[in-house]
Amino acid sequence: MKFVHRPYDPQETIAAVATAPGEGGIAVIRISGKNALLIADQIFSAKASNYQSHTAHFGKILDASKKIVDEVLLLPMHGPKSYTGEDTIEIHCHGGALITRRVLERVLEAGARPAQPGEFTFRAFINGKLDLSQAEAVQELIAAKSELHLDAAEKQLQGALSKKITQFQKELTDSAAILEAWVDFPEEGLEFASLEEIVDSLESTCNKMDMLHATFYEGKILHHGLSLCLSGAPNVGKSSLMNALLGKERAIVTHIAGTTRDLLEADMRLGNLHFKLIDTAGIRTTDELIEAEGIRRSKTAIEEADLILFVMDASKPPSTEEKHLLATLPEDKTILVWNKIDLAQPPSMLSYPHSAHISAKNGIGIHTLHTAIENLIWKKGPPSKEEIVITNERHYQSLGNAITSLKALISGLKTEISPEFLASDMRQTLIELGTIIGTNITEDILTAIFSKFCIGK
Ligand SMILES: Nc1nc2c(ncn2[C@@H]2O[C@H](COP(=O)(O)OP(=O)(O)OP(=O)(O)O)[C@@H](O)[C@H]2O)c(=O)[nH]1
Ligand SMILES: [Mg+2]
Repeated sequence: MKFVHRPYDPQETIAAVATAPGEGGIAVIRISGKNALLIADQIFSAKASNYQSHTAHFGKILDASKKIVDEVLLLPMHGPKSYTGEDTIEIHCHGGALITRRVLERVLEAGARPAQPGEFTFRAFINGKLDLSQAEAVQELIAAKSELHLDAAEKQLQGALSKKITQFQKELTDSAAILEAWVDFPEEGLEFASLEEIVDSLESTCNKMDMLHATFYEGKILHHGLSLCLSGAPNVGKSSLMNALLGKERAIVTHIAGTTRDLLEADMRLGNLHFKLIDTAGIRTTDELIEAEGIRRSKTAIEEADLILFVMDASKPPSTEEKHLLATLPEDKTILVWNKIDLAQPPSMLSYPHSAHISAKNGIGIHTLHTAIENLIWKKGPPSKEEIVITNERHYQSLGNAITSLKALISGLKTEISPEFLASDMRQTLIELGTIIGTNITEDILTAIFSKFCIGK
């Protein structure tokens, strides 16, 4: 179901199953809106509207003919002290798919309408419980696949990003006020600050915005994870390394060169991060049709990968083809992995910026490889717990646009472009910053954001 943003109608009470579909111990049905308590009164075995807010009550959901539908726990949360800011009822029923549907149907029969995806969070946003970047953080929190991403989303939900954006807005409006005075009354305006001081202050804000903007590289790593491609000549131990990294026998390993034909993908967690690990066919010249296609795919996978583990057999001198292949790989995203060090030490003539010595078969050196991967990703160390990282593409775009207008404004001030242009650049900067936290937001953006949510959130 697509979220079609409709104007918020506080008269409408919405309901949905808030837990994931499928069987579970319990499922939670959420009701929010003006009639939530009245609806609960109609379907519950006791008068729910008499209960104190934020208390739990055992009872039964009854159908219209007073037959028991399920035994449940009912939790009233009176607005505005609820997630949506409205009167809310949570019903904890048994977790079967059918029983959950029956309870929900009973709720709808009593006057609620089915909630659209993200509509609870949308209402929380409209009622000022969350700003837009916080609402988006809810979605990120649910989707997070790594601890670091979870930390970043949690911080955003707590309003850390919003605070930073509001601080930028404040600094800019302060400068704008002086600037305006300076444009209107050049004599008096200069008493507050000189043109140089205004430029300095704008540049300082702009630098801070730039720094936040630059965290998106880290944010992207946190949000999407990284693809890690195993590459090299046949038989060097790529598939063995995949299995060693995953800690299970995922890929077929044989002594026959050319074992892996297709791309093989697996999810992998390493430390705090999430990776997509890709095993590929060993690259060599071949007339064999299937293998040739596999090699073509290997090459594409290498080009698209965020990181490459180029595996070489330490017990053999590197072939010309391997040396050539290695030379074509980008050094800043490649680790040379010498495998089979249980058989021999790697030949010393080939040095490479990032390398690791391992034995995939015996599990030697895998830990050093982890460290090498982490060092390559976090050139200046992983983001600290305090650092605010941009993980959302929309925030990144808006902040980028704000920086562009602000830079135009600063260079305009330096070259003394006419004041009207400067005012429009300032306005544009503030508008772009505002869209991040949800002021000046268009219906289209709202629809796009909330349609990504699941029903019940
Ligand atoms: N001694 C030793 N043998 C290894 C090691 N790693 C892999 N091998 C052996 O090397 C052979 C090839 O291993 P694979 O993992 O299938 O190599 P591959 O690079 O995936 O080969 P292709 O799929 O053909 O490209 C197998 O016989 C493995 O047991 C290692 O660390 N030490
Ligand atoms: Mg293989």
